[in-house]
This record gives sequence, structure tokens and C-alpha cells, in this order.
Amino acid sequence: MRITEMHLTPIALGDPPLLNAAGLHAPYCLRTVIELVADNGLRGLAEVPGSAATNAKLAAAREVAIGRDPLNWHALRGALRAHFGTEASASRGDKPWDQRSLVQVESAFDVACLDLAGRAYDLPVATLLGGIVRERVPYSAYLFYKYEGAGGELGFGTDPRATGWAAARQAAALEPAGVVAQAQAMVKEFGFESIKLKGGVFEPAQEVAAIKALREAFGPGVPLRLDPNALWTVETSIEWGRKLEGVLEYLEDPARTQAGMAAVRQAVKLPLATNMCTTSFDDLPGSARHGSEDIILTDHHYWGGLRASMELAAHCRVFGRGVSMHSNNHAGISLAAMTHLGAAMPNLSYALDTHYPWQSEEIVVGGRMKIEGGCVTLPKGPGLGVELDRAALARAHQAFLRCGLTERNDEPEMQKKVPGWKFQATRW
Ligand code: GKR
Ligand code: MG
Repeated sequence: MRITEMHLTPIALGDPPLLNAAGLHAPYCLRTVIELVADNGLRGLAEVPGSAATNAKLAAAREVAIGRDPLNWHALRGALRAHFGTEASASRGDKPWDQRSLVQVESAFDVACLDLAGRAYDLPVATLLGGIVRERVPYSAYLFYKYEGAGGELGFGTDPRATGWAAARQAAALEPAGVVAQAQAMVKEFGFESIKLKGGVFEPAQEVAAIKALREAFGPGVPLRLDPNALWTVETSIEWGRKLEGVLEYLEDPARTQAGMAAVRQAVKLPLATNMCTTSFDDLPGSARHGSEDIILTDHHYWGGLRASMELAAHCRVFGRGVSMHSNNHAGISLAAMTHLGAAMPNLSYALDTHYPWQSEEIVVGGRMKIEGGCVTLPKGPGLGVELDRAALARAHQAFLRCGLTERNDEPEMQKKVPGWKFQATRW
């Protein structure tokens, strides 16, 4: 098999005004859809976060990929690295999400080549990753503080006819009671059995109060997580982390750096998770040396693909780390890829993150994928098990062209609501 064509389609999907440590989500989240076409007519799909920088590198990778065998991943990845060089782990930056591009390029090719291989041999991607250990992959509810509004064409407006989760999705949630109402609607709709709150938005007392309100509402049987995206100092993390002992399943990235996380971990009896201090293979020796976290959150978009995430899972097994999954806004191709990874990872120890409930559009055939009982069932069919809905893809591409966004930047969005607001790497 040889790769003969590569197509890139940038898309925009409506996204509500969700608050996080870096500011406010824009009314659209950006993604890029990658299609590889092989000489036997098969097509392989992947999806990555949308940004002009990543799209430029993906376009430049076309000349490296055309003519190569999608079944020889080592050769293709080697050629990509020879062409682009490598990216220092420090290029991740200090925002909640990863700023690197090359890992996303590798991820796009890894996923699309696995999809091609699965279609060629009539096997699910999870089988190619080592075998299916679970058909139903558990996800966690992912709560956000938010302003009123639904995003997309509705901007910050709302649809007065909405009911159930659709109504809760557009409602404001700023106080603990609003967070609990959001959680109740999300859990009712999707059946999630664990809950994460995106923190780093308000001062620790307010976010800890929201967690306590969630505990009160859902009881000790529902695991809770809080993620301040490293906006707390080590001292603040210790002070507030102690108040959350016995309450949280894990505290995610309270503080910055592996040394900072290790200091918190020594002082607080609470598992710590990260998608900020240990985010690449280069960081793993430091993770072992410092003992910076209990759980590493992989994300195939940022660790270089599904196969790389399986390598990370093996490291986690050897070094006694739990493993779970980080997310950003995404559509169905990524949800399918995440679910294949979750289905194939023997030591998956926690429900995975997903932003999926925050979107209402879809670009795959069949529309929105189902989350039932908090789980996504492994899609049927070879490869990733999803096909592109060409009309929906074209609509999402038109939305991309109309919205004028070329990268995610939450700071100017926040400034529209709070003039002069500035991102601070450490705030409390
Ligand atoms: O979507 O606003 C967001 C989150 O803050 C996201 O960008 C983070 O990368 O979900 C992420 C996290 O767990 O840090
Ligand atoms: Mg996080």
C-alpha cells in the first residue's frame, strides 16, 4: 500500500463561552481533518486541534508522506523527524493546552495510517494496538464555569426552546449551585459516573466550595476531580489540597513544574494527575526522578499518536503511574480514536476526559456519537469505524472560513467580557 493523496480540511464547530485558566473559549473551536488516500482507494482519517501553525506543518508533511507505505510507521515517522527535526518539550508553553505542532503532525499520520491499516485488513484500530480489553470505554463528565450562551452561530445568545442538557449547556454557571445544576443535567443525559471540574478560573475557596457542593449532591460514590491548570503556587496547592483530601479522586495540575508538583505530592494525601508537567517522552526521566505525579494523562494528539500513547501506558505500568486521558474540544474522529485507545489500554485506570458534550454538531456519518452509561462503545467496522459526512464537513469548513479564527486564543475572548484581563501563569 502507498499513500497517494493527502487532504486537509480546517473546520469550526460551535463552542459555548467556557472559562478556564487562559481566559474564555471563543464561539467556535477549531479542528483540522486529515484524510490519507492510498493507491488501493482506501482512505484513512485523523483529526487534530486546528491552528495555522499545525496546518502549515501538515501541509509541508505532504511531500514526505506521498509514496510511503502507511503500514511502515517507523519509516514514515523517521522521515517526518528527518524533515522537521524535533521539538523541545519546553515548547509546550504554559497554557492549559499544548502549543507544540510536530507531535500533532505525528499523531495525525499515526491515526490515519492505523485507520488505513484497519480498513486494509478488516480489523479495528484497537486490535492493531494490541487487542480489545474493553468494548465500552468510560468517560468522565467535564464541567466548566461558563457565561450564558451556546456558542457557534448563536454566539453568546441562547435558544429559549432548549430543554434538558441543551438548556444546561447554554446556561451560565459561575457559583457552586450552577456547577451542581450543570453536573446534574450532564450526568442525567450521558450517565457519567465520575466528574471533573475545570478550575483555575476563580480563587481556590470558590472552586473548593463547588467541589464540596458536588460531593454533597452526588455522594462519595461518584469520583470527583479538580483541574486548576497549574495556576496555584505550591503553598496554595498544599493549603487547599489538604482540604480536598478524601474528597477528590485526584487533583490535576495544581502547581507548575515537576519539582513543584512533587513538593505538593509530598505534603498532601491526594493523588496528583498531570497533562502539564509531564507531557512528553523527554519529561519521563524527570517524572521518575522527582516523583511529580501519580497519574499521567495521555492525549494521542499531544503524545504523537495512539501507538505513542500505548508506549506511555507501558511506562506508567513500569513506574507505578496510573494512566488516563486528557482532552480538548473535538469531534467524532478524535472521539473514535480516543475510544480505540481506551479499549486497547490494559492499565487504563480512570474514566477519560472528553469535551464532546459541549458540542452539538458532528462531521461523521450518523451524527453525534452516543455516550450511554458514561461510556462510548467501540465503533463497529474496520479501522476507526467512522466515515466522513461530506455535507457536514463542508458546512463545518464554511463555518471555519466565516468565523475568521486561525488559532485558539482564549485571552482576547476574555478581554471582550473583562477588559484588560491578562493570562497569568501563576495566579493564586
Ligand atoms: O478546554 O478550556 C479547556 C481546557 O482548559 C483545556 O484546554 C485543557 O487543555 O482540558 C484541558 C486540561 O485538562 O488541562
Ligand atoms: Mg488538565
